[in-house]
Amino acid sequence: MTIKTVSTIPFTDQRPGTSGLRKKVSVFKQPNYLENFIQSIFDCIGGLHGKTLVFGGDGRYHNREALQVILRMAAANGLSKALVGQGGILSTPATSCIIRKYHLRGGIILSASHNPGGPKGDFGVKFNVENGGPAPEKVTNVFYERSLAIERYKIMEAPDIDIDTLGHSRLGDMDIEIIDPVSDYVELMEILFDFKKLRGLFSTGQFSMVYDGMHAVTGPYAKAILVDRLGAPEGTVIHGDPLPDFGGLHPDPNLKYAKELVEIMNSEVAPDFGAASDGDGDRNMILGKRFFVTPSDSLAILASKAEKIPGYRTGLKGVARSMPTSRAVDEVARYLGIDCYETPTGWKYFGNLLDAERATLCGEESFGTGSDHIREKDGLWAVLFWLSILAEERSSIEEIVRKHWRSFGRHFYSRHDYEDVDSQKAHELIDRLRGQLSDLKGQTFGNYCVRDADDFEYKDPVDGSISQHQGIRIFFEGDARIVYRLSGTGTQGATLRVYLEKFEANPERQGQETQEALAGLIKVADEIAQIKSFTGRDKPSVIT
Ligand code: G16
Repeated sequence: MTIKTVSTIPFTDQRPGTSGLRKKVSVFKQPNYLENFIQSIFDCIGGLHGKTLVFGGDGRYHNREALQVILRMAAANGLSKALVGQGGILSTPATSCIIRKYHLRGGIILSASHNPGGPKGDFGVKFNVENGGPAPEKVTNVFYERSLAIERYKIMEAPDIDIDTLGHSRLGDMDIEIIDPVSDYVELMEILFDFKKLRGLFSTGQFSMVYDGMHAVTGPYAKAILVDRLGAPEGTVIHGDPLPDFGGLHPDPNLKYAKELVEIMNSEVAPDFGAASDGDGDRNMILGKRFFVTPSDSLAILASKAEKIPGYRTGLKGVARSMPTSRAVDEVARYLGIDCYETPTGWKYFGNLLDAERATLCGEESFGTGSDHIREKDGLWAVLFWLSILAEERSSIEEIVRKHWRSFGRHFYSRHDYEDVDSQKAHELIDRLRGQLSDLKGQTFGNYCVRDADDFEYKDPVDGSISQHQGIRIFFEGDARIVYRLSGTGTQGATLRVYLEKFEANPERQGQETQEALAGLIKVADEIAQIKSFTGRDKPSVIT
């Protein structure tokens, strides 16, 4: 086997976004595109000799082919050992778990997360660092700089590696171990949660649930835990086999794309609990019978009940949420007397807080919740947390949420997405808002008077790094808020996200339907930002 050095020229668009480098499959399939980015990573992370990296992905189209290329490049670049998820499969949380458990140098995850798959869909590459978390911005910036200067990459000339059979093989001097993608993760869940109690919940025969794997990565994990370990009946996990095109589904666990699950949960014979995860298994959606739990409320409720769960019995050190996430968890933190951190969108911003033991639970409005057990958000972990609450309280999801609102107040919350809008227009909209910030204070729109407005800037309390322009926030008298930002994960045009939030302390007024309760604020959001005229759309493409 020989090592080949291939001349290349840089691509100028390899700057990682909110979560790794995400592009259309057709972009990744261009000659040298994947190779350039992988070589940039290897060049920046230093000597690979004596090091182990883990490799896997969410099973989407191009996952297996890309993995073969990356393994050949890893061997050519002197990596000593590669751990590879069997079949090329590894969820994002499982990868984080494995990096931490075996003290690895890091890992490469092939995923475009909740973005659609298939030949016309999206592909992505994420690098996770030693703590198991996504590479922070200062690291991804270095990858990007390197990608702009790259002139060659190294690759081993060798036949394809068998990634389907467990065990060891060699590629040049590199040891390859094909590992079971599920077992380390399941072991960690068994430490955090009381599986005996959860088995008790299913064995009553009085409790039912459905979990939607969306034909993405979590099916095998969900079957191993829910069916094999906890005794849930076969059929509990739907869309449970990972497929390269996700079976035509869009693996984004929200009310629009988890259509079949939502129909089941809205039916007259709905089970007690419904949940779904995304492409790479780090997101979760939680549903009760005909009842949707917002991710922001979910985080607040988990925080308020954490001490009942074995893994969190000693209490929470603090909590953290991304800025656009509703402030429901802030109320819980106040009640518990712990710190609550507000970070920019992107799980990578939680890493320092978790490492420094300032936060134990973190969450985002974008269906991500997690804790210090790993350094990624974790879809099945959130499901097991909710199952544990249900096993403890034996009441319905809806009752649990309504009780929470009565105690802490309700944050009516919704996100309106305008997808694939003209990128220039979307940037103009944000720039115009930015230019208006100093004039907005004191102005009244509809029934809402602006108390304050800014462009969110975050100073990491651990390393002092500063992240600017993280979203336009407009605060109103009476504790309402609108946030505008552009998504950092889309691959086509721009996605404008508008986050709407209104606090209601009075239990008598907490029963309203969300979009109705927010109707006035939705109008104000358009009036201030001129959404219709900039985007040419009269309604959002997705409402969550
Ligand atoms: C990624 C990030 C999350 C972020 C989400 C949405 O999730 O890991 O932290 O909240 O994207 O980001 P944006 O609003 O910029 O599109 P995932 O599940 O796609 O990796």
